[in-house]
Amino acid sequence: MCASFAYAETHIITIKGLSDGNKVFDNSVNPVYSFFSEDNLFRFDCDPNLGASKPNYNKAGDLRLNAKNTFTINYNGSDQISKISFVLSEQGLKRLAEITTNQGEIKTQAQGDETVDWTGEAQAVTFTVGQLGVYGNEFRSDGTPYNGQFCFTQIIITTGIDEEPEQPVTPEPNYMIPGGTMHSAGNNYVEQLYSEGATVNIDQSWDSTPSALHQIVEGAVEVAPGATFTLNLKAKKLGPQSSTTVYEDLRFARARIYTDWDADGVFTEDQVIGTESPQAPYNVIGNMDVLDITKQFTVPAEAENTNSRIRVIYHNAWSNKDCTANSTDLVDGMAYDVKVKVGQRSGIDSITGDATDAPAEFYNLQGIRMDGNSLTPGIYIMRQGSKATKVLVR
Ligand SMILES: [Ca+2]
Repeated sequence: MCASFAYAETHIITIKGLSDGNKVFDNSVNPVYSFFSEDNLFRFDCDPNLGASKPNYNKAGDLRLNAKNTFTINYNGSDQISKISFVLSEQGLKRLAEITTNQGEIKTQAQGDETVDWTGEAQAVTFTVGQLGVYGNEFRSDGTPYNGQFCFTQIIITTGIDEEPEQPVTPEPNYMIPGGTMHSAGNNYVEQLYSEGATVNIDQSWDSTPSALHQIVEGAVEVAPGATFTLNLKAKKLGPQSSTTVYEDLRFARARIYTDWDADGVFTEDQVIGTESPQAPYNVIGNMDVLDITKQFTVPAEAENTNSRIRVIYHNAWSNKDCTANSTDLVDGMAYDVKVKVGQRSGIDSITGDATDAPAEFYNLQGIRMDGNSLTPGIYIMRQGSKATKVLVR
């Protein structure tokens, strides 16, 4: 089982109000008032802006922004604010104005709202209070709204974004089975098929005619998205290149290489090797390049967590000119399927946990294990069994 990593952290800032000396707002002067969260991760700037009434405390534990005032939340962390929820006070319910922001999105407001909710990605966000309390629940006797306010007792801030849970590797799709006839002389086959440069490589050899035209190579190439690896297919050779002697092996074939990086079960032709219908003298020399294929692949990043195949088809160079990955009428044919398992990108994704009461292990954000006894200040991932949490070392 693999652990997933939640990076989101919730910070609850409770407005302390008038009892806290440096947080008192004085309506008689006009500076920008600021205060900090207790952990100093956030600074809150209250600005009268264009408002006739300045920011103040409605009462202890209730911060009031008046019409046209602005309120800016500045975050001092290394990641970003992703969510903010203002918990409205009793007064806030009465006079709630339309609240606008300089970025991100405010959830559509309505009369009766008990919170004002913002989502986005920012290190600083400014909110502006509308002129009228259109979303309040209290109106003047003539039915018109009071001047707008934005009064709240708590600010609940989420920083960071929950990392997506690890995607399970998708099962291999269903592949159609190619068919046709093999060469009657029994020498049209690959003697060795092997990969190089993958995380896990394959290597299979055949010292006689395979039992069937379609061969699924043992094992699987395991590779990371974005990585590069090479597939080598060494065909049986009955003799050297010759313009006078006919050697009935795969030199009279063409080879077609197919991939399915999007793992939908449908192959895409990647490369065709060998000449179609070679003319003299190549009708005797054949396609020597088909006998010894070295093919490099770069795995697309989007192929993360997939199972798919690479298919290599050999077919008579004078026949099946339009054959496809799924042709069932191959002449002098062979087809090799190589299973390809694409894993995850490197980094903290690869930290996994299994046991439930394992000792704590520490990793930096690059996924490198650290000595838990000598951590320098910074952010680390603490893994304990299958549970992983973000820790801040000061
Ligand atoms: Ca495909």
